[in-house]
Amino acid sequence: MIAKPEPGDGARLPVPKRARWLGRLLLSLYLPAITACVAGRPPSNNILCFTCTEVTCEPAAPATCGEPPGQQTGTGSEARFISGELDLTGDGVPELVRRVGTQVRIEGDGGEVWRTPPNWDVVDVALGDPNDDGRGELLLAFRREDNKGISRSHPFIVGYREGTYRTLWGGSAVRDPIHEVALDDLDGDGVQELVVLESCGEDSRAVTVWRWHGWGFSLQWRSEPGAYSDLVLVSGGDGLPASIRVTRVP
Ligand SMILES: [Ca+2]
Ligand SMILES: [Ca+2]
Ligand SMILES: [Ca+2]
Repeated sequence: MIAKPEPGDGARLPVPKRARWLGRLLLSLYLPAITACVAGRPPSNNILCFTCTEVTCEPAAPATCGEPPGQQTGTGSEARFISGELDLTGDGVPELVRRVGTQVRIEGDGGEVWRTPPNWDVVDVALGDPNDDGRGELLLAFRREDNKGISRSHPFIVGYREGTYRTLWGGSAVRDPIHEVALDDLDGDGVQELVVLESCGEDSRAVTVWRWHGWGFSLQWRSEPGAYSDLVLVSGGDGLPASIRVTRVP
């Protein structure tokens, strides 16, 4: 007669020796296969992460990038600037910067104090200290027509000096149109790098890292071409370097 097992007693049910041996064998065969499957699975949402030194950037595990900070991230398909706060005037009180369509507006003292000229079609904005002088500014990427009516992509730095908002540095038209920009310290030296998602040929894009050299930016690193979007710099916290996070469209 076979005794009926009591409820919750299943773990102690007698198992024939041959069945136990067979179970161990099957488990030992399956475990490596399961591990290899997990290790070989593409990262969720095709997130790509890069970490940088002062010389170059290299791919890193997607977990390094963690979750992107909410305030810098838009709700659309790309992580383009929506709004943010930064002290631009140097009085310790932050101004509000908002992108409204293809315009950018600065609000301070309860009202609008500056907006982009009407012929600037703003593509993206980054707030920070792009020219490494200790003051906060806007790094604007916009398109405007040249004197032949051709739309050109430009990076500009706009800040507040001597009582007024003005262009502090106006980059000439770039060869590879800019899609997204971001600023943060990528190598932990206390100086922010400019990260740009730009066109790379007709159908591809590249992630590029630029360093301020006193009167402009010099290219430090360029990724392999790919279908990238949603550029976000993930802060390392406590003075640690930030990581570059992009999404690769399949
Ligand atoms: Ca201020
Ligand atoms: Ca500055
Ligand atoms: Ca740096």
